[in-house]
Amino acid sequence: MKRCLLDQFSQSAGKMKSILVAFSLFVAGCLAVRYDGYETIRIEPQNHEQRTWLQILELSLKDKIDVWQSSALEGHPMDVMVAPRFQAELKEILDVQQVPYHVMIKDVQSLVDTQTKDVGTSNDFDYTQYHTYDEIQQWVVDFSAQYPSIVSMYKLTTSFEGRDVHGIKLTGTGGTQPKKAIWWQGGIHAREWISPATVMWICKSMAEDYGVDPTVTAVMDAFDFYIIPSLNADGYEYTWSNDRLWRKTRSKTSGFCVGTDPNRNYAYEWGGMRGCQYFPCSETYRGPTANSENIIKGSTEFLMNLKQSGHDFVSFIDFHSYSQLFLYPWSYSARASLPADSTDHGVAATKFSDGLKAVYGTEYTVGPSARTLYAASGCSVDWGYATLGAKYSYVVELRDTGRYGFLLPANQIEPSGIETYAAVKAYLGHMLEEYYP
Ligand code: 0X9
Ligand code: ZN
Repeated sequence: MKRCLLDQFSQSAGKMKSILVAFSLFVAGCLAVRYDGYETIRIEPQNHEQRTWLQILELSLKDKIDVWQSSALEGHPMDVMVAPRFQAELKEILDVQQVPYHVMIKDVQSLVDTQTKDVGTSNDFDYTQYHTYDEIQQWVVDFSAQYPSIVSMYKLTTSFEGRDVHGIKLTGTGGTQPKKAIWWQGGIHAREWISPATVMWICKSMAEDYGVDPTVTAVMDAFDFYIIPSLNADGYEYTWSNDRLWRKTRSKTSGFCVGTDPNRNYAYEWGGMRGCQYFPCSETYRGPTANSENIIKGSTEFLMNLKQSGHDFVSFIDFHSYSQLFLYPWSYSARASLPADSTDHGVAATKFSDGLKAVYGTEYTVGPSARTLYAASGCSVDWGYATLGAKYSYVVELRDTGRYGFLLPANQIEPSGIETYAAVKAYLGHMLEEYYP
């Protein structure tokens, strides 16, 4: 009888939760920015002149188009999202200039609608679905409780809107102290949902394989891993509640536009003119000062405190999407001479991309950041290398190459997780050879 009542109670609690989830999704749906009929268009400049012309067009149309991927370098296309009322105009301009283009996504809203699914009331975390910010924070708690001997949690910082940002420390029970340290962060850009999902996939794979897979056991005994699944707490939350394609933080540093690009807010080479903006409404706004964003100030202080207390960081990876790239310093300039470690950066990067390709054949391009993609100052990868002193500092751009872009369907979380896990294992194998020969 007692059991039956309890069952009934938990069933109705479960129903209540579903109703609440449905209600909040409904409210969020009413408030949310919609992208009905928006297209993403891939533009492929054929020569230097067209590329320069496109850069001017980008500036003059900045209120009408949303650049998903910029085209600074030879052979690199530009992806833009365009509202229905500007599509004909943009296509006409491109036709007149004879710049080839084609539509990649016909209706952005229909893809946004397929991104989320009510994951129900199960206690098991579903690694094959996207999760809300609160669910990810709960995952941190549950994951550390599930593997108490190798996982612990900590509070990294508090976001502008007052959210706690948590991280996990993952380390094997063997090995000798002090261990070299590793920092991997996901979700710095809010709309790049595959990043937190892949980072959590890697964490669970490492925990499952510890004591089973000899490479994983060796690297976990050798290194302390500090991992943040979702750094841009407020921005990520906002992509669920209001605008699926929000990129920046949600700080209010000016009277008119909200948010700073956290990946232009790092204190190394902050404020350069390249790839970032001093205008607060820009998607790449660098912020009023370096470290103006709580998440950047908080995470870099956390890291510098660890460094000062003797932790030697040797790896820094910032997970983004999309484009399938694995990039290393420098990010701030394509002209600055490459750091002395650049050859080693390339060797480890090739191990990453070869390891990744071996799983499903997915191709990643590797290279120095500014020379391979575009220059941008105040970025994480440069700070991780130059200030934190992590020799193997990278920015990864996960799947895909633009078919879905930021709206990668949830059914690609698993293959992305599996191949990226293989990639980081190969990369860690290189670090093991270097630091623990
Ligand atoms: O622009 C960025 O912050 C990154 N790309 S994203 O589409 N995820 O926003 C790239 C950062 C890498 N740094 C440079 N290419 N300089
Ligand atoms: Zn990004």
